[in-house]
Amino acid sequence: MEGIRHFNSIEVARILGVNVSTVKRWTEEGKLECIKTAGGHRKFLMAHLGDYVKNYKKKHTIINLFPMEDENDLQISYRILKHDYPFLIDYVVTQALESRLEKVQQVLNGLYLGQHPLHKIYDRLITPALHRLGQMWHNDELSIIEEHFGSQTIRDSLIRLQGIISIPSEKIGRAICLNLSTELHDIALKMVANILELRGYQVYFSGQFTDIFKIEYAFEKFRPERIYLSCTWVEDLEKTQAELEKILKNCDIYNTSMYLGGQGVRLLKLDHPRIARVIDSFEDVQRY
Ligand code: B12
Repeated sequence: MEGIRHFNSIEVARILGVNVSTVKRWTEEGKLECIKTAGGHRKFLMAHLGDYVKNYKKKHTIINLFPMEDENDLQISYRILKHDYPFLIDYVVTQALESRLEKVQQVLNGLYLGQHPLHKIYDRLITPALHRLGQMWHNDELSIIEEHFGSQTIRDSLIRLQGIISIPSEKIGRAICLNLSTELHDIALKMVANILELRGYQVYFSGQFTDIFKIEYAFEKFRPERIYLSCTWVEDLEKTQAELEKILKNCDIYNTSMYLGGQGVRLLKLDHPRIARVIDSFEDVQRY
């Protein structure tokens, strides 16, 4: 349990807006899972709260993820409830640049447990926050090292959020999320993977700088119905186009549909029947 954030019954009662005795009752009824310590105390993981919200919380009721320790927490919690994305973008950018992972994560968890759809959190908060970092860097308001700390904090908070997302156990298909060999940007692809998991896909995520020399291995092993290709930075257009075509050949063999996204896609030649769609929002990742 060390290093894993957990809550006690008092904190959970505050988050869910009920009495401690109600929390106790729900754990006894099996509605809310918990871990019992050797001393008989209940400890709750974020995933336990996520499951409870998914299974029992009514749409209109309010979740308060901030432990409410000070005026500032109250303010953020209020902005979450009001869906005040412009405010939250400023807040996330400021906290990310200070590497305050816990604070960025609180916002994401608060929105998610407050039943904001994941794609909306990504389109309306995370994408604009990352674009803001890019803009600040472009305007020389940030050094590259500052930008690295900021974007890495956001990336880590997304990975932690993944820990509380309730993924369906019944799978509807298999999808590979792939970066090409010169691509370092993988945050958007990670978000695509999260949404696909939520939709019920078994996702295989390749990570940064994926050498596609043996890409047929991945097709043979995973037999994906879909492949999501991310292309933000094109260093060598000819090489990137050749990699795309090699992947498409495998799509032909394995009957796989390709979905693409990223700022570099517009540079590529995309006239192939296996290309199902170019996607530029997370809402569309959810939809198609
Ligand atoms: C974070 C970041 C980095 C991080 C990446 C960390 C990581 N693990 O991903 C670091 C610091 C490592 C980095 C490195 C570099 N970066 Co950079 N980076 C960014 C930044 C600030 C955010 C990128 C991001 O995650 N955006 C959030 C996503 C969600 O937004 P999006 O990319 O616009 O994507 C949207 C859609 O296209 C779609 N989408 C995107 N990908 C996918 C994939 C799929 C499958 C689907 C369906 C949809 C989809 O979803 C989004 C919804 O709107 C951008 C600024 C910006 N404007 O985006 C620059 C930016 C992308 N980087 C840029 C550059 C130039 C670089 C470097 C070359 C810098 C350098 N000289 O070293 C290197 C690239 C190295 C490499 N070989 O890849 C340029 C790219 C310009 C271009 N495309 O021609 C940008 C735009 C900055 C700028 N204004 O110049 N970068």
